[in-house]
Amino acid sequence: MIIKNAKFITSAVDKKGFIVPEKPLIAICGKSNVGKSSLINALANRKGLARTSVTPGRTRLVNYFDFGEFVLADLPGYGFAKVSQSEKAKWGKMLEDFFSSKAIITHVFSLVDIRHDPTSDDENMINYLHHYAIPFTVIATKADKIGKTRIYDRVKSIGNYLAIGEKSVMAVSSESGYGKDKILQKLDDILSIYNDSFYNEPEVEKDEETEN
Ligand SMILES: Nc1nc2c(ncn2[C@@H]2O[C@H](COP(=O)(O)OP(=O)(O)O)[C@@H](O)[C@H]2O)c(=O)[nH]1
Ligand SMILES: [Mg+2]
Repeated sequence: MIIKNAKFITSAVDKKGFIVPEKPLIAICGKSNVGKSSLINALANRKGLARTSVTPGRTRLVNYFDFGEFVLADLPGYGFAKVSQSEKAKWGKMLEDFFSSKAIITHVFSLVDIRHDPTSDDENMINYLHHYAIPFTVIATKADKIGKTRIYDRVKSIGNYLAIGEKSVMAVSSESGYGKDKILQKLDDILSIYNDSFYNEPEVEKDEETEN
């Protein structure tokens, strides 16, 4: 897949702002500072598309981006130590609203830091996606921060840790571009499954009927 002209669409502060795109919707989640915005910028080849920040946890927004063949939703980060219980509750409500809204979530990229074992918040997120049967891929970010020879070991341990297997974990670096081609390939796969399941099947059946 080649991504050209990715554009910001809108931000939602609560469920009233959520959109129901006509294209497949892919969401990116993960703790604050894990590299969500940086990955969006790297995929879009546009440094300033999604803001990247060194002071995480400020925004509680869902930001939508038009990526041509699909829409990407940047979900608010979790696990920011300094937020209050009521802030955490608000975050949980927003997530709950997002996943139960009218818009069908085609796939979720759940980001974790490649250097560390997933946090309990990361585990909760994965359990949540499992529970609601939302297809997801774990993306291990900041791969440039460890030696290339360690990447596969870390991917394996994260896969084991989350009990999802290493094939569901992809390493990436938004800084160096490592792994970006694999994510673009994954996006192709996700979109081809989406297109097959929605449009092609009934036509095949019809053709067979007319032949008889
Ligand atoms: N070395 C390195 N730093 C990264 C990478 N991705 C993000 N960062 C840095 O991590 C910090 C948080 O990134 P950001 O994209 O804002 O995280 P977000 O809060 O999940 O959206 C920023 O200082 C980024 O420059 C990466 O792949 N490699
Ligand atoms: Mg961000």
